[in-house]
Amino acid sequence: MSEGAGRKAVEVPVHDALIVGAGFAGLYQLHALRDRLGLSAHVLEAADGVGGTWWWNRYPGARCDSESHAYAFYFSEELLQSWEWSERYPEQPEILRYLNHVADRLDLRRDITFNARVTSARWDAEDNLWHVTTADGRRRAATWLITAVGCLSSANIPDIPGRDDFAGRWVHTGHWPHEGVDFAGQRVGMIGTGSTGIQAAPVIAGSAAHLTVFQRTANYSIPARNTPLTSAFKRWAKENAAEIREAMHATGNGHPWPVSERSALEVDDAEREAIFRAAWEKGGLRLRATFRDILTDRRANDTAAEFIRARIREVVKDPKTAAMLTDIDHPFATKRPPIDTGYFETFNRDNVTLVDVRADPIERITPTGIRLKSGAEHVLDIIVFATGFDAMTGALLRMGITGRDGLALSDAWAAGPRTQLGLQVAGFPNMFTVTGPGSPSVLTNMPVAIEQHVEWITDCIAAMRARGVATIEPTEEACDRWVAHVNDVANATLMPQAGHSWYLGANVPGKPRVFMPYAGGMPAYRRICDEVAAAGYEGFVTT
Ligand code: N01
Repeated sequence: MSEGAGRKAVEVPVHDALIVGAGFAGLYQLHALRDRLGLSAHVLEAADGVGGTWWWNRYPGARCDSESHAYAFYFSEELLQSWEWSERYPEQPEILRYLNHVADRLDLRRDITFNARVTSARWDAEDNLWHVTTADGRRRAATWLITAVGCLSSANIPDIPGRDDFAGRWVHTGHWPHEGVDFAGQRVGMIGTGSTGIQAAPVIAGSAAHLTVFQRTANYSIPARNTPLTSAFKRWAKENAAEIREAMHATGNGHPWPVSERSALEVDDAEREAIFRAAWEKGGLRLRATFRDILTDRRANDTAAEFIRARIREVVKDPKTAAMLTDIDHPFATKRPPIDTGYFETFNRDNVTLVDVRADPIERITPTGIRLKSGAEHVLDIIVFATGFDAMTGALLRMGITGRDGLALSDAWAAGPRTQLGLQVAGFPNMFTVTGPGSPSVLTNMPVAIEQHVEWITDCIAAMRARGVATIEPTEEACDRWVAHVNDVANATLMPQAGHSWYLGANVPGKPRVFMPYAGGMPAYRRICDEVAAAGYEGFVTT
């Protein structure tokens, strides 16, 4: 196809499908469309390699909080059998190797353009095509546009006055330099105590001259208890892949263990304590699954919250620091619960200081460090922003997407994201959003959610092609209904009570406060998606 660009017509490659992003989601989507449906599909990826999240997030201590045997594609027996994880929780370099292995095994690279950041994607109703431009000015077009840009890929770098005057070096964990950062002999300040900061702090403290952790919101964390996998476990995981997959599909959050059916309030104190202790010793996200009502009943939640606070007090020797770390203002797991390797122990080191920037907020960054409102000054050589992401919508809104009649996605979502099932947006025909806002995604073990989304999208495209349909998009009413349902489901949990969480967009100044992920769990979500498809894509209009 040729497009008039100025005086000279430019040849624009036209594909059946363009996919944005080459992480877990984009890789599987390419495979599904190309190798199952036989479509011409192409991936545009901003980085110069595959991996998505795991390409960018190379900060010290970066490791997955899902257990490795569950953090993998299960759609392919060949992939399952050809890969072996080394530790209970895979480290970033290992996950990156895994995704490169996937790309090689499935021969995906030949249909990926790297260093191609999408800067605009425009729907043209005249030719029923998405016209996509990348930062280098190159263009492509496609019938289907599938965003696979991740939920946590647009860095949130707070606009603290004076940041650009800092004479030292500053880095955001989500844009970690590939050559690494040498902390030896350096005075390091780290802002942020979410999952990332909690993973990074112990490792940075191990090599820095001094680490100052600036904490605005104290956080719960559970020991990960990472360990090398034994050959017996590896063999078990391979031999029982079907059962593991079934277990992941049966639970709300996609991890391979069930949530207990008991209430935390129906057992006596001693039994509850024993159950929490066992989960604490086992380590990881399982503690959240010890009772069915931890996320729905404040009194049940308080029992878990108090148990964790008591463990923090046991570990942290300085009572003032322990008090700061346990002064947690939200119920347990209403923000994504971190898991850690020696986080609270880090505060027993002589070279680590905790600073409460809720009590004494950061006033500005000076050429030599960070100054607080009280006038206290922390002299630093390096500042690490572990300040998270403009989650779920940030990466989508940065892509310059315009739909029918020139409607900008940023306008369509001015009051917060509105989708049908987290998968499509009214006014944006033939565009699908893998793990979009309104999907369970970030409340689940991601690969499980991604596999479901990709398979649903692939089936939908196949059905549309079989019916000879040119376009599909959801109705406004369907999006309204879904947004209302997402809110109702969230409000039945304690999660909206964490008023500053990124689930609500509250971590980014000016962002509309809307609870974005679907909290109803994967099995319910899967059933709803299947019913919508079986009813001939109810809530969608086709032309
Ligand atoms: O980001 P976060 P993250 N001044 O938004 C603080 C996933 N993940 O990168 O809470 C001072 O959770 C902010 O304070 P507050 C996981 O889903 C997965 O840690 O807003 N502080 C908070 O403490 C996770 O939830 C894994 O008051 C400021 C921190 O920065 C998600 O990614 C590993 C500030 C940000 O915490 C995001 O985690 C890591 C300011 N101006 C992450 N602005 C694995 O499974 C922000 N903060 C491997």
